[in-house]
Order: sequence, then structure tokens, then C-alpha cells
Amino acid sequence: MSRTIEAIMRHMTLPSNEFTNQRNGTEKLEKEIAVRKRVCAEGPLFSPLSVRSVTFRNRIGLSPLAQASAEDEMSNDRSLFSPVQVGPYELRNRLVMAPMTRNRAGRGNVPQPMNALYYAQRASAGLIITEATQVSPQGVGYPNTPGIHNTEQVQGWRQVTQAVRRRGGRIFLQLWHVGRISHPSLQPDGALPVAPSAIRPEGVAHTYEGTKPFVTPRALETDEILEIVAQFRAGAQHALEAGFDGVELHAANGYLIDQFLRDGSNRRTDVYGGPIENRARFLKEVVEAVAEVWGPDRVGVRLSPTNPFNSMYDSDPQATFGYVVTHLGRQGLAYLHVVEVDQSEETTGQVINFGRLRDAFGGMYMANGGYDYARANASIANGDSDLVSFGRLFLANPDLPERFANNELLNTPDHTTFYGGGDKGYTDYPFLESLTACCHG
Ligand code: 8OZ
Repeated sequence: MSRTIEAIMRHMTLPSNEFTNQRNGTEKLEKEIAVRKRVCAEGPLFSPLSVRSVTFRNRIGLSPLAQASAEDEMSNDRSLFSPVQVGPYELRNRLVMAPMTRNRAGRGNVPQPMNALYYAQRASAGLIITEATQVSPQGVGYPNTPGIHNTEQVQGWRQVTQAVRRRGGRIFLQLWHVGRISHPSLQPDGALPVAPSAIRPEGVAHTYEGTKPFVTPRALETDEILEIVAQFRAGAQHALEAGFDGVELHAANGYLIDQFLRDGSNRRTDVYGGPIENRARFLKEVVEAVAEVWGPDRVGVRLSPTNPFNSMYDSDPQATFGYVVTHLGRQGLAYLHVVEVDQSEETTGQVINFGRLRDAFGGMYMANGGYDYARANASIANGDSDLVSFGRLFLANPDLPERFANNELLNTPDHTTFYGGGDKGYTDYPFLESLTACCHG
């Protein structure tokens, strides 16, 4: 496992001064954004140029060039480019930008203009889900990840939501607490990270001083858990103030909520441990709290039933997550977002039936994990999913919908710039030449 995390995170071990220096380009980017604001002030990313296909093009956000091929996809009612109702929103296509940690928040974990430009460049997605965003200082597990627990962060995020909205996009904030995937050097007062149980994950934490072995976390007291529920509620409230369209709960990939759900990391003997009814209690309480702020139909939940990333294991993922999604399905949520792959070289070998999870949930099902255009389109057309989220492809192709619709070549993601740094490998991936008239970086 540690080898895997190393492989995934090997580019995060930048010296701390590099994390600090990345703010130097802020002024330049502010100017850049100001220019683009003027260019794009008139509306969505691709404005319709002819009358014939105005409605369709507006829905999917495509240029006339993309029109013919995208319309072909419309022969079937359901395609990657057909609009879809998610909660109160009609999304113009079903391509979702997946949440991706990029470690480029500014000082104090405040989103900066560079981040606004990055998200605005990708506004032709039907929906953007932001990178994971901590709900409290205790929820931090990596350098330079953004937060949503103070006024400066709310103001920083407001620049992002405004920039995305100006281009006709929709954006949900992903709410996050890392639990044990942290290190005292990232925690307030050098405290131990917290978790459902005092079980040390294998591998290393990524800190401002480089990698350090994970420590054994402190098991949360029962009454502390409600305080963390309150942190999620406050984060949801802040997200509303920052102008988001909704929120997604990060209950996947081995972070705090997932640590409660799976029995490999939860050995509690109180009402938050033992049978799945108890292990799911924390998630249920967080969903309820956040839905009180947003209404359930603007809340999504992300799960990763078999992903062993971050030392995760469950003895019966089909039963565990069957229970979880059945409960979530009764809440009237915006969508369920499922990581269907193992992001680790070491797999548990567990195979589960995602179709059964989708059916048990019964609402909008967003699939994630290694999808390309053909597979995603087929998945939507045959009803296996309602939306598909793309990570690395969106990272490297700000105009991914346009490229898919035109059957264009895709830019290749540059692994060396995934985590941390400045605009290189962040806002400088090229757009298609046909889109140079407007709005790209
Ligand atoms: C990669 C590096 C750091 C964090 C996740 C939030 O896996 C993450 C993450 C991914 O969901």
C-alpha cells in the first residue's frame, strides 16, 4: 500500500518554499481573469451562432463545429450530451468534472484567482465538483488544500463560483474531513489526527516538510463526533454563502466518513461502530445536517466501495454499501457518485455489483473511474449510469465536452504537475484551436 500511495502522491513532496512561491503569479492571473471577464461577459462558454440548433447547443454548451457529431448522439434520447435534471438543475450535458486534489490553494488555504481561472476554463462540464475541501483545521491532511471554515476562504471560493457562473457552468463544493490521513505537523497545536478507531494507516503522510510515516490516530470520543457533524453543517452553510450550486460529501477514498463506514478502520463499540446500521450513523448525521442547509436535492454523496486507497478494507462491501445506498436513496439526494475502480496497485480482489447499488439507490447515479468517451456514452445510453465524472481527462482538457463531441485528440495529463505548483499543468493546457475566440487560458 505504501508503494501505491507513494506512486500516486510522489509529486506532492515539494519543499515548502515551492508551495509558498506559487502565489507569485497571482497578480498576473488577476489581470488575465479581468481580460477574460470582459471577453466572456456575454454568457456561456460557447455562444450559439445559428438559429437551427440553438436550443441543443445551448444545452450542451458546444460550438457549431461540434454540432453535427453531437446531434448524431441525440438519435438515442440518452447520451453523454443529453440534458439531465439533477435536483433543481437542468444540466446541459452529463459530463461531470470529478473532484481532484491539486494543492494550489493560497496562503491560509484560501482559494486564489488562479483557482478561479482553472475552474472557469472547465465550465462547459454539465457539472463541476470541486477538489476536496476541508470543513475544519482538523480536517486537513495535505499541503495547500482549500478550506471552507472561515470568511477568507468563503471570499476566495466566491471568486471561483462567480467565474464559473459567468460562463454558464454549475459547481458543487466537495466537503471533506481527512480523519486519520493526516499528520500532527498539519494539525492545530500538533495534535494527533482523529479517527473512529486508533488504527494507523500504512504509508506516509504528505506534509509541508515532505513525507512522514502516518501516526496512530486518536479515537474520537462519542460526543466529539457531533462536533464534527457541526463542522460539516458549518461548511455547508459557508458553501451556500460562497455561491455554490450544491455540495458533495466526500464519503470515499479512505477519509473520515469512509473510515466510519468500513469495518477495517472502524472497531468502535459505541453507537457509531459494530453493525453497518451503526457504522453508517456518522454519514447519516452528516447528510441530515447538510441537507438541512441545502435541501437534500442539492446534496450529492461520493462513495468508493472497494477502493483500498488509504489502507481501506471492508469484509463485505456489497452488504455494507447496499445498506448505505438504500438509506441514501430514501433521502431525495441530488445524486450518488461512485468510484468504481481501485486507485491502488494492490487490490483486495473484491468484486461487487455496482448495478445493484445503483438500483438500491434509485436516484441519479454518477459513475467514475477510467471511463473514456465510448464507455461513458454507452453506460449512459443503456441506463447503467445517468452521469459520468472524468478526472484526469478534464484536468488535461479544459474543453473536454467539445473534444469528445468532435472526436478530437486529447491532451495528455502531465503527472509531474498534478499536485502543487503554479499555473504550469494547471491553467495552461491548450484548448482546441476552434475555441480560441473566447475564454480559454
Ligand atoms: C489524491 C491526493 C490527495 C487527495 C481523494 C482527496 O483521493 C483525494 C486525494 C487524492 O479523494
